[in-house]
Amino acid sequence: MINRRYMAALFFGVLLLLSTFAGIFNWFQGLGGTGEHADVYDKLFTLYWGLGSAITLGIFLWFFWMLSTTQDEEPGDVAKLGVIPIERGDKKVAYAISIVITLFLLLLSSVTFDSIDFFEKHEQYETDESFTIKVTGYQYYWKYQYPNGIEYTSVENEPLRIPVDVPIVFEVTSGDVFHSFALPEHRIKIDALPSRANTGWIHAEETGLYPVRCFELCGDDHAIMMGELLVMEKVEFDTWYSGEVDA
Ligand SMILES: [Cu+2]
Repeated sequence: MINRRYMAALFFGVLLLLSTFAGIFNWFQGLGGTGEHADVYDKLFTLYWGLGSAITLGIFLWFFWMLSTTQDEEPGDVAKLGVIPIERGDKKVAYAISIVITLFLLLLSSVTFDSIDFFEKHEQYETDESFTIKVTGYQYYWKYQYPNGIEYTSVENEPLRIPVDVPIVFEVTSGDVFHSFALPEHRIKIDALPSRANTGWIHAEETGLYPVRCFELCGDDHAIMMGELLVMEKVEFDTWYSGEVDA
């Protein structure tokens, strides 16, 4: 006989687990995010989440099936020390599960490697209007250097300015210790290491003011190593960039 209390506990356990999955999905959707990178992360997250949920559901359905069938088939089938339990299951099912898992892993690797390419191979996504901003981390501020010579730091309470709808590349390094240049809303984080340049890029699709943060514990005032990113209309940006308006 199946113990109904165990079954009920298990049922509610699964329900709880699945609502946790739903909660995680809901939490991720509430994280915001903007620009092309956010879309790529959304897809990646949804795929991992979806496959994870499907596998969880599958395992628990199988679990229920085992619980609800086995004992009825074999009354008195009690595990005894030293006695091999009766064989059950099916080789075909085992092969099918192995194939499904392999397909899952192939799909995950393919999408993951495509995403890594997207994050790293900025040359493929740059347009004629694209340019590179050099970003240097210092305790506890960022220095920005534009190709035309404009240069300032986040201490001056100046936001990092970029035009909307133009892929922008950041070449990031550090003038002292390890930092990490992060634009959380645009979903990038680039390690800022002394005597080394790391690159990353974003494609901002909406104008507005967004946070710039340091994502590497870099000293006492790490927490206040903040700045802002101002995504501007192209015309406004050009006016500022050409020096016609004092920022
Ligand atoms: Cu820092």
